[in-house]
Amino acid sequence: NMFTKAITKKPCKALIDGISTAQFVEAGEKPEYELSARQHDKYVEILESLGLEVLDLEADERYPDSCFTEDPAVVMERCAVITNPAKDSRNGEKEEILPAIRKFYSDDQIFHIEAPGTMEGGDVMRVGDHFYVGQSDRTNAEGARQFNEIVTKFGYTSSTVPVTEGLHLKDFAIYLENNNMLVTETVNKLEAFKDFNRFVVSPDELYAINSLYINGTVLVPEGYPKTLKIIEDLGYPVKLVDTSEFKKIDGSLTCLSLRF
Ligand code: CIR
Repeated sequence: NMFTKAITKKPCKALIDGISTAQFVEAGEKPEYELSARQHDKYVEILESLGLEVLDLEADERYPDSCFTEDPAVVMERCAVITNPAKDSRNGEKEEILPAIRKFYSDDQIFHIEAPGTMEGGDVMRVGDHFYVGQSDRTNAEGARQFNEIVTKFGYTSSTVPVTEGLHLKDFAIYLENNNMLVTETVNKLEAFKDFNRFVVSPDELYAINSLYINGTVLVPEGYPKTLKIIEDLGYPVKLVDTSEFKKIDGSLTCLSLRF
């Protein structure tokens, strides 16, 4: 499916208080606001260069992680699901993304994951009209069940897969269309993905799994030569993106936008 639109949100100065497990950097490394703002602008520019019309929302200092618009909603052609982010510091993002979603979807196309269900968009990986939903610390079984009930009404399907290595499903598996998937060694063993062409990313380049396919091109984070080569060898045109500041708070390429 071709994307024509994206919703992004500018990083705020409170970004330094974003949730971090330091899984990709040294503990204590804090994002630098000015540089993150420049990296964000560049990211938006790249989406635009790939033909997307981008709604770039203003920064919101109340929510340190709010530049990661992928998490408070999951959007598709026929409906939009407002999620229920698991962490207190992020939960309010679901209210803030709603007006933006309303610009593109009518009230009868907008649904909500309700407590005790939790979900974040980083756990949702789309393959055609199917959604793989990672069950993680952020997305629970009830969240996944509600999501399934919603999307099924619109002709989509979904199934769950376990997330056992860290934050979100899409940090450990990413679909690059054409049946190609980047995976960790652990995800590579999942029965659910056995029919894909799977490419195992080197353990020292885990962050690069979260590359982003957009309309034929793959955005790849800067600094991961082995993964870059895998993607280039598959024949995709690539664009390198510097995400150094977002990486410090566990953020990567898909997190930075909602695409539809
Ligand atoms: C968090 O822990 O929620 C943020 N610091 C990072 C969110 C990254 N989002 C994503 O992978 N979709």
